[in-house]
Amino acid sequence: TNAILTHIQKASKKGEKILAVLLDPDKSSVQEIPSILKRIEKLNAHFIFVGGSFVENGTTDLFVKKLKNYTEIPIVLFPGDYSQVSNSADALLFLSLLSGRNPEYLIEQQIKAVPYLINSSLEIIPTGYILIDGGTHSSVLKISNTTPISQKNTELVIATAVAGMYKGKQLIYLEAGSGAKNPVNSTLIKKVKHQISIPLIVGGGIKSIQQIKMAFNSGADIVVVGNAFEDNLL
Ligand code: 1GP
Repeated sequence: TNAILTHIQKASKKGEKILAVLLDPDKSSVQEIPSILKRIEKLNAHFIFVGGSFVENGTTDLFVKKLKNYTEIPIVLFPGDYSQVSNSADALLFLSLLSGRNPEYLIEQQIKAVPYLINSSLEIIPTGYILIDGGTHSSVLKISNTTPISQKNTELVIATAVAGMYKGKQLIYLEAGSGAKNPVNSTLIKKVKHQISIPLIVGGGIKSIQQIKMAFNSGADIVVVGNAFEDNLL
C-alpha cells in the first residue's frame, strides 16, 4: 500500500500541516516509551519518525515493536543506515543524500538495504535528502562525509530539490542537521516550496512552537523535531 504517502500528499494539497517527532532508539530507552508517547499525543504529532546516526543492529526493530504496542500513530523509519529497518513500522523514507557527492549515500546504502526490504510489506517512499548548512558540525555531515549546501546558495538548493523531483522522488527533505544552531531559514523554505510540486519536509534545529509555525507558514508540509522534543522543550 501507499497509505502514508497518500496521506501526506492529500494533506499537502489541502494545506494541512504534519508534525513529526523524531525518536532515536539509541537515545531513548524502551522503558520510557509510555511516557514519551503521552507527550507526543499532547503535542498532537501526526507521525513518529524513528532513526538515528548510530543505532545498533536490531535495536530499531525492538523499539518500533514496543511503540506499536502503545500507539496508533504511524511510525515512519528515517534510517541512518541500511540496517535500521523494522517490518513493524508503517513506512520507510528511502533516502538519497542528493546534496552530497558520496556514492555511499547516493546508491550504495540503498543497494545494501534491498535484502531487508524486498520481502517486507513496508511502504517505501523515495525521498530526496538535502543537507543544508545549519552552522554546526552535524552527525549527518560527519557520517556522510559530504559538504552541506550554504543557506545563501538558494539556486543550488532549488536545483537540487527540483532535480530530485525530476528523478522521481516523492518527498524532498531539507535537513539542517540534528541539533543545528540555525534551522533552514524561512526564505529558503518558501523558495524551494515554490519550485516543487511534491511535499516538503523540514527538520534540524527546530526548538520552539514558534519555529515550527514559521516553517509551516513558509511552506513546509512536514516539520520534524528531534532534540527539542527529547530535551523536553516542547
Ligand atoms: C534531524 O531533522 C532532524 O535529522 C531533527 O533535528 O534533532 O535538531 O530536531 P533536531
